[in-house]
Amino acid sequence: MFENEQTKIINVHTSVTNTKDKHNKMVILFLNSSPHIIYPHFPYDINNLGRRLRLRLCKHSVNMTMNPTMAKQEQLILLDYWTSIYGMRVKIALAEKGLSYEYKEEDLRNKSQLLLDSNPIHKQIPVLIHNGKPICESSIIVEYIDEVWNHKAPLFPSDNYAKARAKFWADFIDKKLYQIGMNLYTTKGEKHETSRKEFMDCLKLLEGELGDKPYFGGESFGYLDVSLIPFYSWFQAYETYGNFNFDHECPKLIAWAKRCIQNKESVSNSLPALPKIFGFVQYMRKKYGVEE
Ligand code: GS8
Repeated sequence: MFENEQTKIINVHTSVTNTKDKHNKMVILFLNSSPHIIYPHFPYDINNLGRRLRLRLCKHSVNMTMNPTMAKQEQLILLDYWTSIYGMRVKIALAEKGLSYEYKEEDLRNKSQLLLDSNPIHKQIPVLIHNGKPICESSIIVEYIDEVWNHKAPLFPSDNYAKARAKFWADFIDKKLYQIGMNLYTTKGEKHETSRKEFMDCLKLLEGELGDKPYFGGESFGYLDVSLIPFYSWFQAYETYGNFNFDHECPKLIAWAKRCIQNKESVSNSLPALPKIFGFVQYMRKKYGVEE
């Protein structure tokens, strides 16, 4: 089942200290086929577990904790709403890691008790519930996913400076882009005009950060790509109501977005089609009284 492993049967009467292998490496105990990491402290009363226990003693503990077979045993629930840029980030990160999860669509006008209990501070989606423990705020969730399931598709660069830089730009996106983008389809007059300018300034800055790289993360898709690409599903709405021509005004950014959609199934499967979001925005405009 695992690579680099030895399998060993030990007797229940083996003392707790002997459940570690002689090299003091990580030990995994299978109970009803669920893996439980028992190194460094064995959390069960070993004498109550039946006659024999199957223990798999790993030579390489790192490989064990990262094994996707284990990841499948985790319980993951995503509380979300289909138009949410923030929720899309989480879906992409989960897909990058090959994790399956239960999707629960929230009615944001009538929030579920699970959402209220899971995010009592902001009462917002997305929330990822991992083995009963809620994690809130999309950037924090994506980082959590990357740290817990670090067996594949690392989202952060290993270089600390590059990592700090990716976080800086993701924070910039969170603080600026969403609200300004919303102003494009909910406001009129001077506020709309200011938002148009601010929105394009943001895109230009982001395009500068991308430079000639295929992805923000360099050669591979990473954290900043995950943060920004969901906005692409809203681009038809931004373009129409902001009166932009993105192909003309920020061609590198559009080429990057198309590259993400074409090359990354995690993205194409997580983003709703542009016309669907456009339809939603038309509905929102009527609701905000911007459109008759
Ligand atoms: C933002 C989440 C958010 O705005 C994050 O996760 O990164 N900083 C958070 N969620 C919205 C839906 S997306 O527009 C939400 O839950 N709105 C409902 C509400 O505020 O009542």
